[in-house]
Amino acid sequence: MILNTELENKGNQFPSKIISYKKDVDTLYFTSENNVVLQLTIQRDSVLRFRYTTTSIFENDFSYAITRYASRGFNHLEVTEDDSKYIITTSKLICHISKEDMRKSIFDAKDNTLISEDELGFHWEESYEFGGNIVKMSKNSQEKESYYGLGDKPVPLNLKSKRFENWVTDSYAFNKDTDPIYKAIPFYTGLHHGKAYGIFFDNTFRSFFDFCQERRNVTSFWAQGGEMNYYFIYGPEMEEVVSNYTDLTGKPHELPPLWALGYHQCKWSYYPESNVKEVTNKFRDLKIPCDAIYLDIDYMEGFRCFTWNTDYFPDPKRMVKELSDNGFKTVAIIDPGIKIDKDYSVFKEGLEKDYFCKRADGPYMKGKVWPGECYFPDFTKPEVREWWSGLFKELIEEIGVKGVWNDMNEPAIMDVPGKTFPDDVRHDYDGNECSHRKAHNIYGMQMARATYQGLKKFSYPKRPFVITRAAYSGTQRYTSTWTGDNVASWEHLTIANLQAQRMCMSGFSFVGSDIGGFAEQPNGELYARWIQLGIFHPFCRTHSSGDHGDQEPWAFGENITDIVRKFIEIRYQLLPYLYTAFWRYATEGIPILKSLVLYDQADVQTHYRNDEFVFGEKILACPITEPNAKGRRMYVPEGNWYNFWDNTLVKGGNEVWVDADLDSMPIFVKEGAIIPKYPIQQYVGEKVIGELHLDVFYKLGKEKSQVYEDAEDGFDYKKGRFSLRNFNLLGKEDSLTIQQFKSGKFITSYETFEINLIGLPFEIRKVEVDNVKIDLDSCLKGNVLVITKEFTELRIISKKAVILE
Ligand code: MIG
Repeated sequence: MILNTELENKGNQFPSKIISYKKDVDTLYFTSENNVVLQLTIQRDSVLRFRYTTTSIFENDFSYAITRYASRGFNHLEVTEDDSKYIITTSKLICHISKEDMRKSIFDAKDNTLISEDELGFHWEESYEFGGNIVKMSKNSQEKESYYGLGDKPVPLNLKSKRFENWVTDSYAFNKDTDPIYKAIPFYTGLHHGKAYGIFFDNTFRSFFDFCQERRNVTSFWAQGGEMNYYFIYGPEMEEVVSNYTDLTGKPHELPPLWALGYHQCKWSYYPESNVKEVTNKFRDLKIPCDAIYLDIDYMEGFRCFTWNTDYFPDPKRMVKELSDNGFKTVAIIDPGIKIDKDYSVFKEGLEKDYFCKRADGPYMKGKVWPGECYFPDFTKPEVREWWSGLFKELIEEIGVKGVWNDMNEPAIMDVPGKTFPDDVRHDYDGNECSHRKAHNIYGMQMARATYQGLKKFSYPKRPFVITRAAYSGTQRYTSTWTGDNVASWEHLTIANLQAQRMCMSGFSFVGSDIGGFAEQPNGELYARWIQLGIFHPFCRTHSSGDHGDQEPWAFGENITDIVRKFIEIRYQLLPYLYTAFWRYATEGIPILKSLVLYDQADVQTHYRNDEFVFGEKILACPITEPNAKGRRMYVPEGNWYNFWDNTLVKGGNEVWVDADLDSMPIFVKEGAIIPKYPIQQYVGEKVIGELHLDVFYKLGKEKSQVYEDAEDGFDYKKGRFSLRNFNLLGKEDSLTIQQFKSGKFITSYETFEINLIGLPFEIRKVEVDNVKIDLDSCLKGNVLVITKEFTELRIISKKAVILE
């Protein structure tokens, strides 16, 4: 796409031939005759960073996205050249750089498959309007290539033949295909010839990605300023691509407190206090598990952050304590806009200390939001973040609020074109001063970061919990997120499914939608179907704008209440399973939800599937997204799967019909899986776990499972006080063996496992725990076995084996 043609008649410009090459440890510099420098850094054997300047001078190297914990180092690096190119070889990749025009090709070092190839490669336009360059990159699309990722785009998973923009935008009642919306995550995964790679374009300016839309065989990306600066991340497994990207941009700094994985109830707004209590009490009366209750903007005094409306909430500390005694954690909203009010302490302090954003020509950036006219802290300044984090002292430490919800942090401004700051607003950008053009996409991220720092300080020794609406790559280190102001429609149920999966494959797994829809009102059927999907999302919260009626689990009649309860109960039973998946995400960057393509990229059937996904490692779920359905067709990936409801076996690799009346939905468990379950609790910690239930799904062959547990809050787990159980299952025709390898110093509250043996193809004759035969009369009822948690090998032997002995 050429923008400047009419202004300057220049069009695209290109690097000319390479005239010099220099190597500095892990970084190579290639300089062209016309002063383009390509800086290639070997981040890891499978991660290459490409950075270009057109003036021979690079800007200060600074990124909010890249974590300082990113892995560095490689096993092998060799640079050679021939007449036409430089050849850079690591243990995973080979990169060719053409001496003629700087174009690059990247190959798999193992089998020389061409993975990525510049078309025009790097090129640029000098921008009359903005100054500086519009930086561009284009690549040839490979045969049958598919594209995935890019954060919260509300479109089918495969991005091929579409163009997208990254510019964080408040998008009330967005729709299928609305672009851009709340998040900017300029990272995608390409997949062709069975191999996947990723591209992370770490440029915070307004950017664009075109996946073969403008030209059928070309993929390109560009930004309206800044540097061409991108990372090439190799798999070849898509899961590795995502986990390597997550390594680069960061995993959550802490596990969430376990309660944060429970069910949350929200509305705009619950007030006064009596209303909050009415709602929370009803959860307990109706025995619907719930862990968190939210206070939206009406709890504040005139929407002033860090204040309380004392008519509605005369004694917040007492209320929060009472809610907490009833198992509810209180989460309060905090927006970025600070009301212009000379008697308001936060405003006064911000003004005195010069913490608010300013226009290029001097005055403060003034904008209208809920409180009326506001100024906005420059969260890109370390000192401002420090100040902001300190403001949480009273709310968290004194009053006892457990989580903070950051909204409107795109930043959203009312009644102006563009719905945000004008481009000229100045930002500190951690000492790299710039305009809003560069800071816009990370403004919300830096607000959430400052909020996170406050929670971390004042919640200690408990873990922080934050939720944000706006995000850029890397925001997952600090906070969870939701998908913004969706609508109570069937189409939006589908969109919620797509967005959650897409966020997970974009490195940001702690995500959920407003269950039931924010705008308008769902009917009972839609609400129930949405809860069914929502219990499989890492963040599980009902929220609504509240102006179209009630949206609590009991708002749609008893039949729906019963269905909703049943599914929320499943969520609570599966908490140790979800927590284990979260632990894998937080330690290895493995996405909690795995779209079928990510789960099995070798199966081309998965490349265009959207609805089905794998939750954690072993559970396959598929929401019903149409009214009046009695079931649906869905694709079951390769392998054998047990139907969650009746334990019947289904052979995968096929599209099948699955019955699912309103009180059911398609859920399957992978054969060989060991699924941990807790008893149903009304909130996390209600019960002492007296026994860990393990559903063991027989398989002829081998399968591995894990169970991670710890104190469910606090930081002791970082000092080794966790309990990790690695289970190896081996099923034979006449026996089933489970080995357990335990690590970590945490001692779980229970002493025994209750093992439910599902799908055993034989009758049990004998059970041995660590080679000692146990008394079946006392330990076995039907197919349920109760044994010590301390075993290292459990053997279950069939009656048939008698004959052989
Ligand atoms: O302009 O705080 O997305 O979740 O309830 C609306 C009120 C502001 C938008 C959020 C929504 C929240 C609402 N907010």
